[in-house]
Amino acid sequence: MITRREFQFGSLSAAGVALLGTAPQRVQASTAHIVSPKPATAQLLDAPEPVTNIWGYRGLVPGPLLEVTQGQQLSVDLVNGLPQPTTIHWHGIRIDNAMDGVAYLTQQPAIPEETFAYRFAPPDAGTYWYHPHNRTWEQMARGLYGMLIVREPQPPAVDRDVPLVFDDWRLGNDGQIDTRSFGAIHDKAHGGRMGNVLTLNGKPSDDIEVLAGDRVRLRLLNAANARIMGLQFVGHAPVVIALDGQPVAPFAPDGNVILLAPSQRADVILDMTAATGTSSKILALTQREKIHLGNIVYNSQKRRRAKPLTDAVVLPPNPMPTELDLKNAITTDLVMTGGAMGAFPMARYQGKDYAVRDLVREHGKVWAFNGEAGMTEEPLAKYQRGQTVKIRMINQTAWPHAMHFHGHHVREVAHSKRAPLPHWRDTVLMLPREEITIAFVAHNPGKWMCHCHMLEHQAGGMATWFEVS
Ligand SMILES: [Cu+2]
Repeated sequence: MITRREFQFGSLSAAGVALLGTAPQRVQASTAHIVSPKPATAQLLDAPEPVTNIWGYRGLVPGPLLEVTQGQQLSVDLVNGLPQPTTIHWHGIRIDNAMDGVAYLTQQPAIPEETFAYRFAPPDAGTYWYHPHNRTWEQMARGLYGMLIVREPQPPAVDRDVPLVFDDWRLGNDGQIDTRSFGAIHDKAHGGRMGNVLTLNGKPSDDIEVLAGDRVRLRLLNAANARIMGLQFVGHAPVVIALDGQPVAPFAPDGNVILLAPSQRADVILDMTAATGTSSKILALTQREKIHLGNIVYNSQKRRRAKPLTDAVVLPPNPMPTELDLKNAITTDLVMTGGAMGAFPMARYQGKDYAVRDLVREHGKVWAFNGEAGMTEEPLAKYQRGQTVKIRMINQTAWPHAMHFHGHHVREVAHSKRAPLPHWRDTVLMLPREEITIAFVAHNPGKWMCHCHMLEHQAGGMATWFEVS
C-alpha cells in the first residue's frame, strides 16, 4: 500500500526535489475568518484505495492556506470541532505571548465546541505555518496543520508562488491512520513516529505545471511528526532565499537537495530551465529511499517576456533584532539525555526523582533536559528583555533532534563539528552527539517553550520553557 518508492538507496546528501500543482485552498486574511479543526476524510492514497479518516482545519489537509501582508492584522477564530481540547500555535511568528497557542503555558486549550480568538499582526514576512499545541503528537499526525504566508509589501518578481507541504503518515492496511500506536514508547525512545506513506499537499502526488522560462518561488514545509526529509527537484537547481521565514543570503544547497527537519521551512527560487513538453520528478529523500511525490510538468509553450528574470532574488530583511552582544551574553546549558542506546539512570519529573524504568512505565517519559523530563513549574531560565542569550545545547543522545524555540529566531554561534551557520531559524537540527550553541536577543516578553519538534520526543520529555521579562 505504500507510496511510489524507487529504492535507490541513497543518502540525504544526494540531490532531490519536489513540486506542486494544485495549491491548498487559499484564504485571504484581510477579514476575520474561522478555522475549525474537525474530523473529515482525505484521499491520501492513490484511488481506488479508500479515503482516510483524518482531522483537518476546515476538514482539509493541509488546512486552508492563510495569507496576510506583513504588519497587517490576522484574525482567526478557532472553533473546536474535535473530540478533545486543542489550540493553534503560529509556528515561527514573533507573536504576542498570549497568542502563541501553547496549551497550559500561554492559554487554556479550547474544549470541544469552544472558540478561541487569535488576533495578531505578523511582524516578519515569510513562510510560516500553524498547528495545534496540545497533544501535538496525535493532532498533527491526524492531519492538523496549514501554511501561513506573510507577504512582503513588495514581493519579488516571480511567475508563480507555490506552497509545497510534505507529510508522512502511518496507515494500516485498511488505509486508516494507525491510532493504536499513538504514544508508543518505542517511537518516543527512537526516532519518533515514522510514517509509511508520504504525501505532498495532502495527496499521494501533486504536479506543478509550468512554462519553460518560468521563475517559481516554492515554499517548502516539512509537516511530518518526526521524519527528516531531503527535497529534490530533479534536473533543477534550487536557490534558497529564506529559511524558517527569515531571508538568507541566497545559496545553492549541497547536491541541490534541501534538507528539512520536522517543522522547518525553506523558500526557494526555481528557474524552469528544462525543455517544453518535458517532465521532471519531485523527490523526497529519506534515510534509505527516494520517494516520488509529483512532477514538474512543462507545457508545450514557452514563457514570453521582454527580458528573462535572471537576477538573484534577495528578500528584504525583517525587523528582527540581529545585533548579538555576545561578550555580555548570559549562557544557559541544555544537556539532552535519554532515548534508546543512551538512557539516563535517573531523572526528575514533576519535582520527583525517578529511576528511568519507573519514569518510562509510570509516565511515558524517556528523555530529559538537564536531568528534568518534561515541563517544569519554574522556567529553564529567566532573561531580561533585550539581553543577548546563548544556549549551549549538548546532545548526549544517539538521536537527532529538531530544537524549536518559540517567539524568537536563533542563530548558531558555535558548533562542535563544523563552522556555525549564519541563518536565523526557529528550529535547529542537531545530530547525535553534537554540541551547538545558539544565540538570540530575548526581545519578546512572555513564557516561551523550547522543545524538540520530533513530536514523540517532545511528548517523551524533551520540552522546557524560558521566560523573558
Ligand atoms: Cu528530538
